Amino acid sequence: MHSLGPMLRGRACLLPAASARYGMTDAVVALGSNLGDRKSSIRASLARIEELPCTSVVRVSALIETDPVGPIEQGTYLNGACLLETDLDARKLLAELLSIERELGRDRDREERWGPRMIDLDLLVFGDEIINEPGLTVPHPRIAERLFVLEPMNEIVPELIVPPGRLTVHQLYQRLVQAGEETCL
Ligand code: A4P
Ligand code: MG
Repeated sequence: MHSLGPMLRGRACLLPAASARYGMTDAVVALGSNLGDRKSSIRASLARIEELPCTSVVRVSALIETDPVGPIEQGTYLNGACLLETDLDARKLLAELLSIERELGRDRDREERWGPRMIDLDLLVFGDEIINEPGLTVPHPRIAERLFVLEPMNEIVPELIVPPGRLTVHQLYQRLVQAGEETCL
């Protein structure tokens, strides 16, 4: 397991009332890389996120080594997640994340869907908002089926309820782990 310890500030949050009180939104971002110096790319993207206006990185999970999921043969990933507090809206935050990916060398025009990438920054959850518009779906539609997303989330925001459902991250995580164990029987 790869630690990004110094970035962990250990503040509990994701209580909607607390967010509303400060006019800020808690957002969770997935971090993934399976090309180049994976850990450096993730570290660099966290540093860039920290520099975004009106945004701070509140918690960062450990980075886990994961087998690639999906139809394409590719190298193993480093995956993690971070919790942000931001005054940006979801569209602006996603635009900033895509721009960080480009700055760090990601070139979508040369990639296949679900194929290898230097850095992938997905907006998983943005407060309690549900957004379905071209170019932005929040919560990210595949959270519940991906251990490489739920394991890091479970470390930093286990009590977060993923809208529009009623299950917490911890419950989704346990359900997926259990389903995996059953298919192995
Ligand atoms: N987009 C819409 N909503 C969002 C959102 N909430 N967050 C749009 C991020 N992007 C969002 O994204 C394509 C477009 O989705 C963006 O331009 C944005 O406008 P992308 O990152 O280029 O596409 P993608 O990542 O290839 O597709 P997708 O569906 O996000 O795939 P995933 O779920 O990210 O899967 N295996 C392991 N072990 N670990 C991984 O991290 N990742 C993938 C990619 C496959 N297998 C993996 C991993
Ligand atoms: Mg993505």
